[in-house]
Amino acid sequence: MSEGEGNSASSDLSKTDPIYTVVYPRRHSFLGTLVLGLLVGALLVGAGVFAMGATLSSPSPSGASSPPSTTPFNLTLTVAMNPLNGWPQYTPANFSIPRGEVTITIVDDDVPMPFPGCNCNVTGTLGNVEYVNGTATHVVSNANVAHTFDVASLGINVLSPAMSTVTFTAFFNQTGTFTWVCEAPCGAAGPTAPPMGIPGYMTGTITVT
Ligand SMILES: [Cu+2]
Repeated sequence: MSEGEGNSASSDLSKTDPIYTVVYPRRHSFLGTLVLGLLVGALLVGAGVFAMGATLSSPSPSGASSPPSTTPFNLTLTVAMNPLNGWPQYTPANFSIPRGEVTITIVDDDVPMPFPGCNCNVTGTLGNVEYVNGTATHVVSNANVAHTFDVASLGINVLSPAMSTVTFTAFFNQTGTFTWVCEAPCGAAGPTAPPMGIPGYMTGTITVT
């Protein structure tokens, strides 16, 4: 009976309803959509400006004339004699840091060793500089090196003079595990004796997460 009508009605409804429900609200809320669009646009622009500000406020790579910023992740390593065997020892030797800019402080209580073959140029750090007791330093005298902190795969070469506090900033932009070593001949029994090359003493791992 009304099957045809019903079909046509429902067919009409099924054709028109979705269109109306979609089209009419859009027409009615055109102003609202425009305002929403403007708000989203303003938010995106705001986020962009914020991101630019954050980028611009980062320390410049040529920061050799000023001490490193205190905003990066900070880590302190100490070099002291292990009380059981008397070997000098970095503590911690294995550590994790977040990816990005990191400032590392090395507090070294040890004495210098003869280091005739020293590569005593600071490399791989922000401005190729380290701060020895607060003084910006590019080259350390090979007569005053107690230990070094080297990450060959990242080009980092930091020298730790005797009885000093050294601070440097570096960018660890890749995640993964990196090996650091001390290259100074700091073994009491000779340049190839322990603790040279001994994990937990003069070599260890940096895990960048
Ligand atoms: Cu050493």
